[in-house]
Amino acid sequence: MSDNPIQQLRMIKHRITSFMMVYKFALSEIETRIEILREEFQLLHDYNPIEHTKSRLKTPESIMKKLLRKGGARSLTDIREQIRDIAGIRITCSFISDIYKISELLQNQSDLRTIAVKDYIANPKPNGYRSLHLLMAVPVFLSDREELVYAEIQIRTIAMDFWASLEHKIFYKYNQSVPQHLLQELKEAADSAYALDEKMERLHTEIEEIKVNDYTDEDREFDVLIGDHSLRVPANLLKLIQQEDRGE
Ligand code: 0O2
Repeated sequence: MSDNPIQQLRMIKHRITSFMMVYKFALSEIETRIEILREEFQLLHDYNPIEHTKSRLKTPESIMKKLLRKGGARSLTDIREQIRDIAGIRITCSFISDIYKISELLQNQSDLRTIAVKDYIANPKPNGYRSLHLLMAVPVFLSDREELVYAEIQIRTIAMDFWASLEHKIFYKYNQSVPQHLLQELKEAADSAYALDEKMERLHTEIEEIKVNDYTDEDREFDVLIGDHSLRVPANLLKLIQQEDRGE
């Protein structure tokens, strides 16, 4: 490395930028895939399993804090291997079944590699935390190389998310030593939130069945909505497709 301190600083800045930027690109990759799944569901099934998504890059300060907890590192390569949630994306779904559906669809994408799955819904943490965590390796194509970048995807319901953000706030407010009665109440709140999720899921299934049974011949002429375009499908096009399907 150069002896000139300004040059040195420039080089270090360049290395940190190269190190961090791939995580941003990995997040963009996943966001696009999620957006496509969301739109596909909306167009084909008139249903949106994803309420919202939120991505974040772990700050260098927070990376160093986590590293200290884990016993330190000697190089950027060590950091890459030890801190695998520098790129994080949280997907909030309406129903528990949507969580598993989205997880399956992402894991089935042939160029994404699933490194680990932590199912804190089937096995909640003792404090009541529920969420499905996927650790994935995402291919990122740069001008001179391809990198496989770790990203943590957390998938949860609105109720689970509501609980986790409150718990996170309380944890920080009390500087990690939360009074026992609050811990107890938080655990109860997590269980109530889960009971609500289960009830909403049952209602949702029942409503979906009604929707299927309600389909009548009068619904035969319809519109398809592609983005902002509402396209009326005339009866003769419908007839043509039906004849094609019957092989006539
Ligand atoms: P932040 O600020 O969200 O980034 P690992 O990452 O595998 O080395 P760990 O803790 O075993 O370490 O991973 P795990 O269990 O997959 O959890 C990682 C993330 O899940 C945390 O990131 C939180 O975002 C979330 N999480 C896990 N447990 C809890 C919990 O009890 N309450 C809440 N509110 N969130 C939780 P970070 O890095 O801790 O923080």
